[in-house]
Amino acid sequence: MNEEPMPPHRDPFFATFPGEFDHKQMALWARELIDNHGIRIEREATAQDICKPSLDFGREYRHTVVDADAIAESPLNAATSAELERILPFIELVTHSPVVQSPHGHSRVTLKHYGPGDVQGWHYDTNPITLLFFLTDCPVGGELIVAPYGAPASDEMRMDAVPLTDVLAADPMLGRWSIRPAAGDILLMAGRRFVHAVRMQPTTSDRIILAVNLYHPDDLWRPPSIEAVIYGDAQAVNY
Ligand SMILES: O=C(O)CCC(=O)C(=O)O
Ligand SMILES: [Fe+2]
Repeated sequence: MNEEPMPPHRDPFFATFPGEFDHKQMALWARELIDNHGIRIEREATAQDICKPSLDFGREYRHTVVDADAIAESPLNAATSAELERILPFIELVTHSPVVQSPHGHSRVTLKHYGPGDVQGWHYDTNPITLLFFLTDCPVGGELIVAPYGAPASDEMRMDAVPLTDVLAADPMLGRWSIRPAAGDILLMAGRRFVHAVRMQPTTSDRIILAVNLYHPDDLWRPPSIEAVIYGDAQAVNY
């Protein structure tokens, strides 16, 4: 279990709204990064939780990621920061707290590319505030499915709370939000509180998002085991 103090409890939140970033230009930069620095994540479903506490339920992961170190070399970085600065007051209003960027190196910001057949299985994010910039449309499949069941904030509770079987067995129409990516949109959510997944992207179009991990000054919590899980063997990516 963690030696770090537990993160404070905060109420969950969820919002989507139009961004003011140049998504066409950002998608071009993103494609360049994906071609040159993309790391392919391929994991079949396993019965086990990959990371304790149970943030990652061991389901299928198939997509390509670019980490913050590579993004830092691209103009995409400045464009992201400019948009972030613009919307930061809104994020602080919604989350009732001061907000800071991630102090956790590579995972500060991540590009994700989903080609045909790519998915991301059910998981919680490790960071309290998840900001997604949708850089492409995704007309068929590729929805972000969010089950707002609300994970408890504490580590012990997270171990056995909201079992995935319960989430999946629940009425599929009950308490699931299905978000269709639209280029230029922004999604803001308490990613550590809502279990979520990306449905299979079946078409020849591709789906690109930029994920920005945000924190509060009094909540920089990240499970110590996760760096090894992510960067040790590139098996699970649970940013
Ligand atoms: O691709 C998405 O829409 C969501 C990605 C996600 O859940 C994550 O980066 O943790
Ligand atoms: Fe996520």
